[in-house]
Amino acid sequence: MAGEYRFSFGPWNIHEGADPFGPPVRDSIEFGKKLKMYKKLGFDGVQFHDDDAVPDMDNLGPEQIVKKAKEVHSMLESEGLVAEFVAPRLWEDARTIDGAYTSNDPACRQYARDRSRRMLDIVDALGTKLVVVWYAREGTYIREAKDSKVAVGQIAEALNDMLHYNTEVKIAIEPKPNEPMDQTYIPTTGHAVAIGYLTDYPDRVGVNIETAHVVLAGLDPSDEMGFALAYNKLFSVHLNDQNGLKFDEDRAFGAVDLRRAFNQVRILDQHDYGKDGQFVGLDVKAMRTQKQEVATKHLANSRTIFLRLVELVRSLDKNKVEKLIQQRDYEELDMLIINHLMGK
Ligand code: XUL
Ligand code: MN
Repeated sequence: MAGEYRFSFGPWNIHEGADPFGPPVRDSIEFGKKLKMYKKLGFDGVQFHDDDAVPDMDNLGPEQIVKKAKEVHSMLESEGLVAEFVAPRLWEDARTIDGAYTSNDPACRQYARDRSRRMLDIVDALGTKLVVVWYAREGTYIREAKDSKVAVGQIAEALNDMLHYNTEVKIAIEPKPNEPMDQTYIPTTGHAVAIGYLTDYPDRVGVNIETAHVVLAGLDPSDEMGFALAYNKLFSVHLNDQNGLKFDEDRAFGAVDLRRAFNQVRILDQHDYGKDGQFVGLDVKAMRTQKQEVATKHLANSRTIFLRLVELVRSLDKNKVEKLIQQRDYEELDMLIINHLMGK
């Protein structure tokens, strides 16, 4: 089965293990060395934040940014890799403290628009046509701080600005309900799909669904994927896992809830996800306890789990499933799935 799906991850998925309560516990690995790991781990696509490709880009001019991004493109080519997408990192700069596109300060909103245009130049230089936008700080800690109707309009305007600036790209919105904010304005797939229709190019706005984010919203990842597929808007996925309503854990795919992972693979496989070139993207973190030499296992394991689940999806006895649905014997269907997952 391997080979039918192409897999991607971002360089931030090989990381030093710092968390809000403690410092790094592993050495940094330079970008070029990370690139060399991709193929060995079974991956063909690289996900980027704009400054993963061009560090310190806020202090560079537009030409310098493009030059640097082209160098990264050559590095990808020599490793036989492609860029899957570029995402603007709009949550670290001092000008994004109160949000980026929805900041209450017009100068900060302008910074976000300008940075997004530079990000789109990087998209071109890296040879991809996909943008992912995660609206990190586009929300509030307290409701009175912003006006949600105005904010949604600002997010739509910013999307429009990007869609007009680079007419080749598609934008996949990555919804997340909280963290770092108490509440964000685009918390679910439905919100992401809907806001596309406030732009001049609804067909070019879709979603990137991350398992952990959906769980944090109290929803089911496979159903969210089904919703996006019904609108032809599942441009990418960020598979991982999440143990309930906690911080965003980014655990290895299937490591917490194998059946939930099975159902994500099932909806994707049944509807030919990937046939138009979409990647199976991961957004997974190694546990902080993991030692340096074995800090990429979460990536290889997630891919292996995905491929094994593809086999299980395809070997499930569809006639039995159909019969039990007709009989409305969902208890037996439940047992059939459990047995199948347990290899019985
Ligand atoms: C944040 C998250 C991001 C996006 C890309 O929770 O998942 O890494 O995937 O900006
Ligand atoms: Mn993600």
